[in-house]
Amino acid sequence: MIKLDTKNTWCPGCGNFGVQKALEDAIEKIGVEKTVLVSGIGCHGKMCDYLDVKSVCALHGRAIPVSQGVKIGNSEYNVICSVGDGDTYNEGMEHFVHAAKRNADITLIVHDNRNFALTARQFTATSPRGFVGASTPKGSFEKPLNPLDLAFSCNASFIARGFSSKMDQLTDLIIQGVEHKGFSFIEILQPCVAWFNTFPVYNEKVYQIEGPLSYTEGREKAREWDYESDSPIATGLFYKEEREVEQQNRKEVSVDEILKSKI
Ligand SMILES: Cc1ncc(C[n+]2csc(CCOP(=O)(O)OP(=O)(O)O)c2C)c(N)n1
Ligand code: SF4
Repeated sequence: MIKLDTKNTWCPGCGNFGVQKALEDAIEKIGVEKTVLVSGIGCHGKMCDYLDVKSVCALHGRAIPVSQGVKIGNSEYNVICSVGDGDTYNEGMEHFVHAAKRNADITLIVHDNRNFALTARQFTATSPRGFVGASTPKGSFEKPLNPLDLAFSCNASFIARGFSSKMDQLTDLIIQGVEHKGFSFIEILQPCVAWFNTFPVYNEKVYQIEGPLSYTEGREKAREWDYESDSPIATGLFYKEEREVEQQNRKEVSVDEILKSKI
């Protein structure tokens, strides 16, 4: 068991409990000794305090480059980057874009509760229009971002979505993501019962797909729900492709070779 008996300070009923259970099961299966967990800052970031695994708690919005650094320096480890939606799609968004484009060999799991929760309900890129929070007292007027569609645009080589209440599926997606060579992205629907309780909607709308789909079908499926409509919400593996990864490029080139190379 890698679950520590540290005092847990998540709100009772928080979706993070489901993510933790899925992550625990996945790490136990892939091997605790071979795994490094990197977190961002926020409610999700407490995961490092709750699991007995090598971990780094990075700065808000900077967990992705820290994960890339850990992987480049320690290629024998599986690096799981566990972050929030504010952390990933707002603060430090550029890292998501480039890690996907570069096919960095890390697994990114995003606890998407669709608000900055630890700081008490500010809107994020995935909050729906009309979202009333501390920074949008009259309601957000911005159409939400669709992270899966963005991942397709950035050429992510593994694109999946899970739901914190469907823990077996989520465990399986995390394991598949870790086993994938390259950038694996798993967006997790994680209701925040304190500030944005999406459980009723997800319990009604979420369904599972058997993936991976083709690029065209996967992208179309990713666009089925735009993060504010009442359409069905697909979960599962949307897309996967094998591509050269960041580490392969870096390992074989010494500084001398770079200095000698012609531009
Ligand atoms: C650079 C920086 N900006 C702002 C903060 C303040 N801050 C701490 S947690 C947090 C919200 C985190 O939201 P999210 O990443 O969505 O995680 P959640 O709490 O929802 O799990 C913010 C804005 C910070 N710690 N560092
Ligand atoms: S504020 Fe929201 S995300 Fe944070 S612990 Fe409470 S329910 Fe979970």
